[in-house]
Amino acid sequence: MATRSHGPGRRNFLKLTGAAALGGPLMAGGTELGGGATSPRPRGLPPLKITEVRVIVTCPGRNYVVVKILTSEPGLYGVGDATLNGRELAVATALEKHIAPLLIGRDPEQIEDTYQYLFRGSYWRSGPVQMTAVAGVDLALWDIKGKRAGMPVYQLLGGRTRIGALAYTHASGSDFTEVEDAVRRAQARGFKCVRAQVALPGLEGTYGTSGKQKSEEQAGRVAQQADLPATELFEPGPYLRTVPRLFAHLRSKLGEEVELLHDTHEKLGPIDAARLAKELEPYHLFFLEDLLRPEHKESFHVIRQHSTTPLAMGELFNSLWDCVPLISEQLIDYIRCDIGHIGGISAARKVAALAEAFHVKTAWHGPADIGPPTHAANIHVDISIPNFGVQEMVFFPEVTQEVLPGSPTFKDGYMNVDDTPGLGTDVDEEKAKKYPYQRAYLPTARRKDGSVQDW
Ligand code: EZ4
Ligand code: CO
Repeated sequence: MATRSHGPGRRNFLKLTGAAALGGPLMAGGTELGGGATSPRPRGLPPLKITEVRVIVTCPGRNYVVVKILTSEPGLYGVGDATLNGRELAVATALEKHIAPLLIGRDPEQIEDTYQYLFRGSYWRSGPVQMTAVAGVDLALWDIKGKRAGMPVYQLLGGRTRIGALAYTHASGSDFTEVEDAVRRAQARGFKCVRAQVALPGLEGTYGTSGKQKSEEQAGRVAQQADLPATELFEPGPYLRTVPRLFAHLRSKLGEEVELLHDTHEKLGPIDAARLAKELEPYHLFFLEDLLRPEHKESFHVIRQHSTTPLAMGELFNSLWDCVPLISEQLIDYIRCDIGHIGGISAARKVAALAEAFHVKTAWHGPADIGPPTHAANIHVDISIPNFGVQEMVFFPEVTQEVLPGSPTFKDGYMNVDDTPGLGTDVDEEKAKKYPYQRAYLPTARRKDGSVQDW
């Protein structure tokens, strides 16, 4: 049987690169790993170095931290997002003081090596501040690689697997009819999936419902900021009694076709969570989100034993390893890490691959408090993996889009990115200067007896 020959030229080429690799333990493709781009490549693009890392903190509507990585090729730079709601300056300082000095002179093409170096090289691994900083760098490097290749990032990840990313928006209100009207408005806009939250009687401004929201844009911006943290009240009793009735109302008024979601925001204990999942079963939710605190992964067994309501979890996770137990034991149906808080695309594609092996789909976190580059990264991953589930999204206000242009677009229920090389997002540094950082915190919560409650 004939074997395919690549010809003598190809064989010599392989031998030569093999020899080069042996010549130095850290050589690959003519470029030194972990250091500068020194030796010539066998062919293709010239070596590249990181020359500058700019950390831009700006508040066009709300606070964002942007990482801009410049290279030795004139005009070639990448933009990442490193926004961590309420702890923006901690991430900015980590980037400026600790991480940027490590990046200068490195080859920006070595994304995986840089991710490994920053994640494990700090010794103190994981954590939201560090992994958000790493994500900012990671996104900027994928942006650079895409621009260099002349391809959108989803092409680098394997190319399109779907025409767009099925998206969901938020609907909320102070009573069931208001929520119903908000869902109808979302449907009129093209949404096939809508997250529904309702205010609880006697408990002002429960998560996802604070204030009267007049439009879907505002409804998407639920994580309200204030210059000192607001305190909300929460009691599990009223919550557990109200939420199933909300969904009974919505199903009776809206029918079965619209996909409905709900976010518990890590508020419940295991047996209450199991009760909620069980009582919501008749209303066929697309998923029930973040029932338990991220510390209590083993308690998902209790919920699973009692209910077939699809479960989603993960916006507070900070690494692939946080996801392993829930995915490998098939305790959830959707993994919804924040790509901006787990280390970026390099981490997300591993989470997605792990999930694929266990029949779990992705539903990356997509709130207003992460910037457009992370929203773009969400979509690039969504449309290039086999096991995408749904994408949370927001419409950014004009002022945000002026400073951070190039957000993904929404049409007929789906999000998309175009063929712009890289992530397709950018930062206008001059405009960013017009909106200096404003101190802001997420709300906190307490029980009626004054004790601390998860918000
Ligand atoms: O409260 O991102 O599903 N979305 C959410 C968000 C989070 C905010 C916190 O900063 O839970 O609205
Ligand atoms: Co959530």
